[in-house]
Amino acid sequence: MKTKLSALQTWVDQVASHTLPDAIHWCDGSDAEYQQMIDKMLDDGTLSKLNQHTYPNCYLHRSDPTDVARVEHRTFVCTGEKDDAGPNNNWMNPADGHAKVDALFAGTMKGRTMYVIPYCMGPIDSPFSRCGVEITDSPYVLINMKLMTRMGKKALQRIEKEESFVKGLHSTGDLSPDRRLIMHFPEELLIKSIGSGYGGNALLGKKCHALRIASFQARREGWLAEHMLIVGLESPTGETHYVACAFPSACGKTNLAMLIPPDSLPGWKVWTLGDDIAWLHLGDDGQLRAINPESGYFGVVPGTNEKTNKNAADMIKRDTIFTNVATTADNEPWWEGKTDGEPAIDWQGRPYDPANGKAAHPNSRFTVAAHNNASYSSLADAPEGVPISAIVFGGRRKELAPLVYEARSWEHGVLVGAGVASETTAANVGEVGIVRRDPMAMKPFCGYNFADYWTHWLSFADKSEHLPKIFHVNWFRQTPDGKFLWPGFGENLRVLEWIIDRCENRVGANETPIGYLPNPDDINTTDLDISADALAALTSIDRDQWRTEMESVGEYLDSYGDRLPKALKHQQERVTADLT
Ligand code: OXD
Ligand code: MN
Repeated sequence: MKTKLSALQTWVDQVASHTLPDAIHWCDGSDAEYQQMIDKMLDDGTLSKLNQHTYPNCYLHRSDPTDVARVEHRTFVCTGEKDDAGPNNNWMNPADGHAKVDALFAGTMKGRTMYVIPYCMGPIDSPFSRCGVEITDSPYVLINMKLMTRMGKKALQRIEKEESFVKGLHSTGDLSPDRRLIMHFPEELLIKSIGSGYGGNALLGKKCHALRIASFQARREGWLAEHMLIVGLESPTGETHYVACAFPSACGKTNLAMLIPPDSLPGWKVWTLGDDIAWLHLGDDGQLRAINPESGYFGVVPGTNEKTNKNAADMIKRDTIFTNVATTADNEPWWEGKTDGEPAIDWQGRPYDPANGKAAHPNSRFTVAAHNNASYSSLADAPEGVPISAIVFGGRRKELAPLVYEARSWEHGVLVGAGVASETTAANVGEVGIVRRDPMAMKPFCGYNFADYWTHWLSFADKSEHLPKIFHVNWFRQTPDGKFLWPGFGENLRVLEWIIDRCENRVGANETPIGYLPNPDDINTTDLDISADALAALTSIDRDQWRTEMESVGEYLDSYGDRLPKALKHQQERVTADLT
C-alpha cells in the first residue's frame, strides 16, 4: 500500500492491471526525483542538454512532429446528457467514451514505468485549491508537472485528508494522431488522455483539470475557473490593484503578466500572480478573490526577447525545459524573435534550412517554475488569494474593437465576455489567422454548456455589491496597410492605468452604445510616439461595423437555444438597439 486512501490505491491498481506497466513509481516531488528523471531522459535520448554554461539546467525535448499543439477536434466532454456539454464541446456519452478510450489504454504501458503524480492546484494550504492525481507513462509529463504544480508528498497528504481528488489518466500511447483522444468525464471528476505527449493534452493539471473539470466543479460549488492571467499593479503612490485578464491562447497573457513598466512611467511596479489560469471566489466581504492554481509557466517561446518580455527572457536562461525550439551551433536554444545567435538545427533536429519552414515550431514552449520570474508576487502563495479590482477581456482583432472600453454593469460585462472573438493562433492545430468566437477566452476550455456558464456568471450579480468592473482591450488594432496602431507590450500599462483610474472613479469617460470609452486625453501618452489620429481611431467606434458585430453576436448567442439566459440576450438587444 502506497497510500492509506483506499479509493486512490484501488484506482492505481485497476489502471495498472489494465495498462500493464513494468513498474509503478509513486512520485514524491523531490528535487532528487526530478534529477533522476532528467538523467533517465538524457540516457534514453528523449531530452538533450543545452549549453550548460550559458543555459544552466536547461534541456531540450523534441515532441513527435505530429504532436505539437492542443487538438480540439480530438477533445471530448462526456456528460450523461448531451446538452450539459453544450454546442461548445465535442460530446460522447460516458459509456461510449469509456469504451473507446479504455480500448486504447489496454496494455499501453507494457515495457514502461507508470508514474503516479499527486498534485495540488493552488497553494497547498488554500481552501480554494483542489487536488488531483495524474497517472502517466511519460517522464516528460512528470518533470513538467514538477515545474507547473505543487506536486508530491504534501499534495498526497492533502488528498488523503480530503479524500477527494480529480483523477487523470494519461499515456502517450503510440502517438498516432487518429488514436489520440482527450476525454473528460466531469460528473466523475475524471480525465483520460491518450496518444499525445504535448503540454495541454498531457499535463493534465493545466487545461484538462484547472479549466475543463474545474469550471464544472466551480459551477456546482459557486466559484469561477477562468482562462485568465492575474497581475498586481503597484502605482508610484504605493497603491496595488490586482487585475485578471482573459485573452485567447497566444494573445500575450504571459507578456502582460510579466510586464516591465517603460522608463516613461517611473515608479510603477508590476507583480505576476499567474499567466494563464485564475480561480475566482467571492470572499466573505463580497470581494472577488483570485488564486493561480499553477506554480509555473508553460509559455510560447517565439517572440520572447528583452523587448517583448524581459522577465521571461531572463527567467528562461536557467532551470527551463524547452520543447520544439531550434538550437545554435553553440547548442543554445533559438527561436524566431530571439535577438542573438542563429539557428543551426531546427525543431525537428534537422540542419536548419529555411526551405523547411521556421527554425523553432511556432508553438514551441518553455516550462519553468514561477519563482524563477523576477516579478513573481509572494502573494501568489497566499491561501486567501488577492482581491480583484477589474476583469479584462480581450482578443486579437485587426479591426473593430477599440483599445479599451468599460462595460456598463456586471451583466453587460458578461455580454462583453461572451462576445470575445480573436484571430486563431498556433496554440491549436488548425488554420491560423481566422476570426472565431472565443467567449471569455474559454471556447476550448469550458467543461460544460456555455449557456449554463453565462447563467453562472450572471448569478454573481445577485451575490455581491462589490464585484470588479469589467473591461475589454484590444492591443492588436491595425491600419488598413497592416501597421499596429498601438505599440503594445510595456506600454499597455498606460491602458491599465486608465482601467485602475476608472475603478477608483478618478477619471471620466465617453459613454457609447458599447460601453464607456476613454477620452483620448485621459490615456497617459507622456513620451509616447503616437499620432492624434491613431489615438482617435483607438478610442472611437464605427457604428456600422459594430451593428454588424452585435448582430453576429446575437446569432451566436441564439445558437445556444432555450438554455441561453434571457438576461444575456436582453443585453445584446439593448446594445444593438442603441447602435441604430
Ligand atoms: C495555453 C493555451 O497553452 O491557451 O496556455 O493554449
Ligand atoms: Mn492558455
